[in-house]
This record gives sequence, structure tokens and C-alpha cells, in this order.
Amino acid sequence: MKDSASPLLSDFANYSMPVSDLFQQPSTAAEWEQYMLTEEQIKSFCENGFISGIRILSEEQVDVLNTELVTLQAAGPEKKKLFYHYESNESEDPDKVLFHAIGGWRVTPGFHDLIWSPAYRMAAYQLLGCSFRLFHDQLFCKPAKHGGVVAWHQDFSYWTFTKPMHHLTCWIGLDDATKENGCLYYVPGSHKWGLLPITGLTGDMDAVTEVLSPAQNEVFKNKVANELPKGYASFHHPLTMHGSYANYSDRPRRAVVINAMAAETFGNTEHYERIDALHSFPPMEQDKVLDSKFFPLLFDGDKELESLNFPTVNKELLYNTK
Ligand SMILES: O=C(O)CCC(=O)C(=O)O
Ligand SMILES: [Fe+2]
Repeated sequence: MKDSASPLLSDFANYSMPVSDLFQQPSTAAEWEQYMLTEEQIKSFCENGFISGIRILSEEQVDVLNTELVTLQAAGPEKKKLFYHYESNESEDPDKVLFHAIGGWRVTPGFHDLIWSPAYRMAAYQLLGCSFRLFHDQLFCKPAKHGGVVAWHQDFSYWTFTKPMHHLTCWIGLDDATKENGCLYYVPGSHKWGLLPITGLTGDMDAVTEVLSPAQNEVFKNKVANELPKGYASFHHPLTMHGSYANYSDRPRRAVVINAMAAETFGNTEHYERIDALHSFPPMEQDKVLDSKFFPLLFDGDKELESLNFPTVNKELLYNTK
């Protein structure tokens, strides 16, 4: 790290590289191979809009992040200023608590370095089909006994202030996630439904069903529980319908999410109808590539992989790349 007297030291957005040795990085192109997704996994992602069961963190790394999470959940006013969004209980109902924060990567070294996790970066490169940047991270934590829901939604409904739609979400469990403690659910194939409006993230779990066609509501019955041991991840497409139910169990259900976007993603803020929701977000200009220090390049395919070939999605078919 640089000058320890710098007033900016505590904002890890100033470091567009890992700041600790929490994650060992590949030093040659061949060393990426151990993290490579198979053709089968990529095919399944294209068909269903998600894949699951990918290990990102060791037990020790989970412990480091959970220790840092305690400080993030107790953040004072100075630290809160670094977040783009911070709600100790997004639902406002004390019986249905959902801690939701965006921007933890700026506040502690472990959450900062997580976005450079090689297992994450290799999979994200293959699923986006191109070099990519951090869009932002998120924390979704439900306490034991009175954890709230995350209502069914598509991520891109919330992200139309960026374009084109070439984004990817990685959900990483910080606790074993099961049906009992409110694991995520996916609706396979829903990434082919097109963009739906925002119908709320907390409160009524099923609010989105009001805007679905009868055929889509029928497909909803095929929802699958994304049960995962801690340290494991699922990846989903920006239009895949997902949500999670309440946690009445004796265990918390904590998770960290990494949201990535193609390296050439532009601001689209001009006519964005929820501009107030962006007041703590990094600056974004209409039609300008989002390439400031707040959107670090996480993977440069040409640089990292040299001439090695890794299977990727067909990005033109899967995303709106124009
Ligand atoms: O953790 C949850 O329950 C919700 C996560 C989510 O919405 C996401 O990963 O995009
Ligand atoms: Fe989501």
C-alpha cells in the first residue's frame, strides 16, 4: 500500500489491484486453467440463466470476510459515506430484517480483494465472454429467527442507468445456505423473458407476479432452490428471475454479491427515472465508458490468457452487447 499518511488510505477504491495476500493470483496463463468452467457448465448457464456450485472461498477466507462483515454492519457515519447504499434493515419491519449494503469493497481489505478472487474472475470472464470491470458489490444478510425476504426480481431492472446490458451477478454464501435459512431461488429460463419493471426488493415476495403473463407465472412453478455450502457461489444473468424467502431458522444467512459488467459499459443516466437512488453512487456520465477508479478493470483477457483458449458464452446471443 502507498503513503500511510494519505487521507484517502481508508478508501480501498484507490487501489485497482489486490491489497493483501488473501487470494493467491495466477502468474502465468496456464495457472488460470484450474479455475476454468467446463463447456457443460457454460451451456447450462446459457440455457437456464444461472449456474451454481462453484467454489470461490476457503473456510479460512470465509472467516476473514465474516470478521470484516461485523465491522461493516456496525459502520459509523464516516465509513457509511463510502457505501453507495446502506440499510441496516431494508424492509423497515423489525420482524423481517434484511441488511443490504452496496460498496463494502471500498471499506475493508478482504471485501476489496474478494473482487480479484481468481476463481471468480475466471468464471466471470467465461460467462461474460469478454474483459470486464467491477460494477459494484452487495451484501445481503438475514439474521437468524427474523430474517426478511428478497422479493423476486431481475437485477437489470435496477441497472438501466448503464448500457448495454452485458452484466453478470455472482452470489457467494458466507453461511451454508439452505431452504430453512432463506437461500436464493432461481426460475430457470427466465433470462429469456425480456426486461420487467421494478416491483420492489422487500415486502411482498411475489409482487412481480402481477406483471407476468399467465405463461410466465406457470413457469414460475419450476423455481429451484440454490442451496450452497458457505464459500460456494452461483452466477446469474442480469435478466434471470431470483429471490429468497424469510429466515426463521436458528442460523443467519449472510452473502456477498459481486456485480460485473463488460469493460465497455456506458453511463445511461440522462433519462433514468430513479436518479435519487444514485446520489451516493460514483459519478457516471451519459454515453461515457464507466472506467473511473470506482469501476476497476478486473480481467483483461488478452493480458491474462495470452494465446490460451478458454470456452466462453456467445455474448451476442446472450446479452444486448450493442
Ligand atoms: O441474497 C439474496 O437473497 C438476494 C441476492 C440477489 O438479489 C442477487 O444476488 O442479485
Ligand atoms: Fe438480485
